[in-house]
Amino acid sequence: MAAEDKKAFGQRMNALKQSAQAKVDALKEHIGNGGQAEAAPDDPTRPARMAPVGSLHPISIVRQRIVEVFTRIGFTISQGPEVEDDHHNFGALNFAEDHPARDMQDTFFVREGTDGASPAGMALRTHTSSVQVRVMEHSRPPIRTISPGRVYRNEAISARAHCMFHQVEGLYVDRGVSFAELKGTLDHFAKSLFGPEVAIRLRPSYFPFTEPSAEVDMSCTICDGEGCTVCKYSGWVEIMGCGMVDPAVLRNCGIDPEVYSGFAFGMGVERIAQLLYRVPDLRLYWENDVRFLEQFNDGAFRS
Ligand code: 2U9
Repeated sequence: MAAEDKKAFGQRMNALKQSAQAKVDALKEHIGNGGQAEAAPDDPTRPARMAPVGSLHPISIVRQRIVEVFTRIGFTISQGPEVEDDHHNFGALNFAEDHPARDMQDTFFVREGTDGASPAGMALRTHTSSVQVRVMEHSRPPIRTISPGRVYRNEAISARAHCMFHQVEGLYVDRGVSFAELKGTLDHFAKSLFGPEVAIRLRPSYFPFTEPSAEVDMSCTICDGEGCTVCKYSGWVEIMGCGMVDPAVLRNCGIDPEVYSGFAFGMGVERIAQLLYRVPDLRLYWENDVRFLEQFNDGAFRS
């Protein structure tokens, strides 16, 4: 601004400031009076009062993100009952008769009803693999499906375990499905959710329903592999399990293992959310403390 204009401009700015201050003071006094007195009740220029709106629960946000990664590459979504029979939850999946998961200590069994409504041998599903058994029984390959849902295990509640949690399990059955495709799919999943810089590694493991089986680790996103408490100074964190569907499981579900092969994987949504949002204690997901929940409000519900 030219030097000769500064004085006049300054005076005008001062007048403006004083008039604004006067308005603020008047409003403050008005609010102090309980907002009643001389307020114009129908002032159409008054800013609208925003209605308090909620937000998606972090588990819902993460479940949606996981599901979207797989539906974009051709997986369908399958759902099924949370109260399951022994065949769909254990038998078809190759669990031995004396497997500990079939024990009262590990699984919630549903008491037999007197009216026949709850037949004997029913339990709360311990994984959503039971849904995929149903899909295989009722359809022919190619099958590419994921099953998100609640599962139940008879666990003592702690920072690391809960008796109910959420899983997303995946299944791909067709002619010639290979372990290399499984690795490629899971690498794509990890990079889509956590960023293109993450790497995965597979460690041999055992599950009754897959052979070979593996645990999937991802390079630690908290310390970038340098070592921290989350990855216990290893640089890697476990994110899921996977494997080639055991031929006996395919056969149990009416699919010829001489013709078809398949891969499967399973993950806990709470675990993925814990790594995405650095949630230190699983119990926070269930306490419904709004101070926790509000942190996940991304404005999706605001107009
Ligand atoms: C069918 C056959 C095989 C699904 C799989 C895993 C490995 C696995 C755990 C991860 C953490 C469960 O939530 S968790 O405790 N899951 O490690 N799940 S393979 O395998 C199937 C699924 C369906 C018919």
